[in-house]
Amino acid sequence: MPLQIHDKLLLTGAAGALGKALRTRLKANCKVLRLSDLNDVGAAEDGEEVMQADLGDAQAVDRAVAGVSAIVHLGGYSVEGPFAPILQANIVGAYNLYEAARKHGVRRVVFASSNHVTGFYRQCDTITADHPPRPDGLYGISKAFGEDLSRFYFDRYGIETACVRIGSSFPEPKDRRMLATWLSYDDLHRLISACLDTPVLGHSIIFGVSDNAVTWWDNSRAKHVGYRPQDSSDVFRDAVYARTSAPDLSDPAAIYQGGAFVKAGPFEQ
Ligand code: NAI
Ligand code: 15L
Repeated sequence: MPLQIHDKLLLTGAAGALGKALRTRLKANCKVLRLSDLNDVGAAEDGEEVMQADLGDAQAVDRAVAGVSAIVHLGGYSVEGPFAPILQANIVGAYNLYEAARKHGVRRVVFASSNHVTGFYRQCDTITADHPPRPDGLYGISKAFGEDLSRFYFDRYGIETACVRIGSSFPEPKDRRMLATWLSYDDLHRLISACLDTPVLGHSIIFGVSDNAVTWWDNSRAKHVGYRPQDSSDVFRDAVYARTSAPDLSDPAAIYQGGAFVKAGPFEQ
């Protein structure tokens, strides 16, 4: 059960895969859930508001942010790709969101960062939030920008942010890499709830991962958030091994934590 019930919570990226997974779950955290996306999120249900907004449009983002007490920011370009849409959605979009948060006095943001901020660490490395970013592409660089931007808005304006470096959040792990990176939808919600609830969040970087036996990420620097994963990829391990072949250890996708993202692109504009 969430400890704090927000009057109004904004969920960006509400039409996306994780947005849909969180739409019902986040209702427990607020009286009104405001759903926003570039794409159609469908009609507002009980306890919901819908506000379509392009993150690249500062005025639209300002309207979406006005009147909320906290933001779960999932909206954005979510894979490696050409620079122009990444720039608009993830870099200009993050700036527009934080400027609107500053103007409207929003005090807390949960930002969907990504494991691709550190995708060029090796799968034999264990890293903490103190390790320097090693982004594996333009997408990872845009998320690193969002992390730095949110740190600036904390240092300068006191807006608290949890940068959740989500691993792979899907119904099930799809391959052997995801046995290390998997985050169940329920654990994603537990983690976001913990970030919304913890009394002092500050500016925190947290790896978004379930309680998997194989892991590359050490969350010991984020104990103040109180996140306790309850799911594990381990229950899928035998099935994943049975349907996939052993990795080619000369393939960068098998060497680095970012998997196939490390060799994606370059893309035509
Ligand atoms: P998704 O691609 O399914 O959803 C992203 C949503 O953002 C879409 O509904 C899209 O319409 C919206 N969006 C894109 N550009 C926009 C713009 N300019 N203005 C307004 N809305 C825009 O991605 P998913 O999987 O739901 O991920 C959600 C967030 O979590 C993303 O920020 C992604 O980068 C991040 N993430 C997700 C991971 C995962 O395993 N699903 C892993 C790491 C990070
Ligand atoms: C991400 O950042 C992507 O948004 C998601 O689609 C997955 O590919 C995930 O990383 C991953 O690394 O598995």
